[in-house]
Amino acid sequence: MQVEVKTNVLAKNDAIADTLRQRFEEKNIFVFNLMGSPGAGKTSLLEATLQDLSKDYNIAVIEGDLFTNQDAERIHALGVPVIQINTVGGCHLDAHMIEDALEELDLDALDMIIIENVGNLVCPAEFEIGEAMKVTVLSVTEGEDKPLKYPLIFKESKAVLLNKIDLLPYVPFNREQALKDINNLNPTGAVFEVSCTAKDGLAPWLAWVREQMENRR
Ligand SMILES: Nc1nc2c(ncn2[C@@H]2O[C@H](COP(=O)(O)OP(=O)(O)OP(=O)(O)O)[C@@H](O)[C@H]2O)c(=O)[nH]1
Ligand SMILES: [Mg+2]
Repeated sequence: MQVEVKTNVLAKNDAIADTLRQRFEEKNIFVFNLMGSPGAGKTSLLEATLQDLSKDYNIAVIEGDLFTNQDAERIHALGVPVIQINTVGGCHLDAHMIEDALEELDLDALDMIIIENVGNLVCPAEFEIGEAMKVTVLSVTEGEDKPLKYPLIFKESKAVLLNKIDLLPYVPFNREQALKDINNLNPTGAVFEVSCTAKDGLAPWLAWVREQMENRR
């Protein structure tokens, strides 16, 4: 019975996500869903990414958080339009929430929407939100075992960023094992090793996002 209920919820969500995806394609807006654990560095990556891509593209951000608007304020400080969704305890964004948020955006003026999902390695991976691609941030402070323990999010992602590499000398993180497991789970996914705070390794990531964006035009 429980399984049936969950199936229905997902089917309803996916139907809305399909209409959103169609809308984004019609408007030629590239949308990606940024996921990862609490504190992995999603907003830090967004800040670094916006600083570069905003020079060439009109971008808006949708921020998903349980309660606060702190991340939205960080994005607003960069002069980028941002909509905050508070899930009030909910562990992920769903397609209906995105549909509502779109009412506050001028879709005709946008090239790209980046959606920062709620910090969580499980639920966000299960809910389509109309995105063209999913991207996951894993930080070295979380442990190299996370890809195998939370495989779905790594399988579903078109790119995985290994963040906080500046901390590698100080934490017991088996980098080779993590990279091997990510690659086994998702052989075609791109992997970038970065430090968002030290601004290290970001150029290949930024070039890759531009490429994804241009390839679908
Ligand atoms: N040392 C180091 N710290 C980082 C790096 N990237 C982010 N941080 C720090 O990690 C903490 C969390 O970063 P956020 O960008 O807020 O993480 P988040 O994934 O958006 O967090 P939630 O939205 O709360 O899930 C902050 O104190 C950042 O300064 C990095 O590359 N190296
Ligand atoms: Mg954040």
